[in-house]
Amino acid sequence: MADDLARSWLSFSLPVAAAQAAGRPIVALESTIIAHGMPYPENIRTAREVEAVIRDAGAEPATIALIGGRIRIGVTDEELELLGHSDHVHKVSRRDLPAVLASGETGATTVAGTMICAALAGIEVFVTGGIGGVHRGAPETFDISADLQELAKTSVTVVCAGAKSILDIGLTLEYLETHGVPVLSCEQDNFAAFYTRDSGFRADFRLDGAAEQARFIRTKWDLGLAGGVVLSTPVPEVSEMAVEEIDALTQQALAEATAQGIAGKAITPFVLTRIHALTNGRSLATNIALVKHNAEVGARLALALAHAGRGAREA
Ligand code: PSU
Ligand code: MN
Repeated sequence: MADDLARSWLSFSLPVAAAQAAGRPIVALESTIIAHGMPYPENIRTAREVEAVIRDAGAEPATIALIGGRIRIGVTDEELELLGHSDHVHKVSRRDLPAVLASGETGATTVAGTMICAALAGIEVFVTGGIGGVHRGAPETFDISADLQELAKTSVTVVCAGAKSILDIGLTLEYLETHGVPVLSCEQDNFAAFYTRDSGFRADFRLDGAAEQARFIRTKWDLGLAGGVVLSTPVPEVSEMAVEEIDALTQQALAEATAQGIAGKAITPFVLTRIHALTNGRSLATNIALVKHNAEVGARLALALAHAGRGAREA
């Protein structure tokens, strides 16, 4: 558990505080996906549905955001509305956290930002859509998401549908390997590719059951091997998009981003928004379906971790 000074910045919602006091499993959720990853009002509706999926599975959801100079662990309906509807929400990764907290402005946390806050709050499982990664063209642009460095050092398991094919998935997996981040997959051997099920790259370890996943994660952390774990699970087949379609649209959106001089942290939101528009919302439906599925997998894992023994003797 982090020290008291860091934890003084945390503010728990009543339901999350109650769950923690009762020792019930908690699942963290990010807010960048709400503020910058999906259009209004689908973003708010999805956030509520994802919270409901986690509750129905027996865990407590904790959406994480920066509001009023505090790290909020769990947000109210009004705060969710603010995150999803305001034009003045910062996208907060590790670099941006002190700026937005110190100013008291509103911030939506990325995978990296949410991992930091979840770890401070003592939450071990975090559900998102897709992780950031090494961008195509990174050998020239150096655009590598801070999510990957965070996974290297912060001990939270991130449940995702892989990484979007707007990234270089091969290089993303290489980067994770270099930093000792295990990539687990459930339901298939390969790492998932967000809108589509198969990235064409094998995950490191296939573990289909929540109990096995929990055992792996406990073992890593028991050994003092600090850092995150990626758990990839593919979008349900009925909601999957066609590979050729998504590849073509991705190329187009990236070309538009380059032509318009979009760079840095604005690229991912720009490309997501363009793909949603170019598919008349079909990609959004896929995005929503995969996040809900991730929430089911994440909630099961949180329950299993709550029951997983510590140390070799309890195996
Ligand atoms: N992937 C999505 N939707 C998102 C993101 C990724 O499908 O909203 C967000 C996540 O918050 C992720 C961030 O952490 O984008 C990565 O941004 P960047 O590439 O600028 O690090
Ligand atoms: Mn980037």
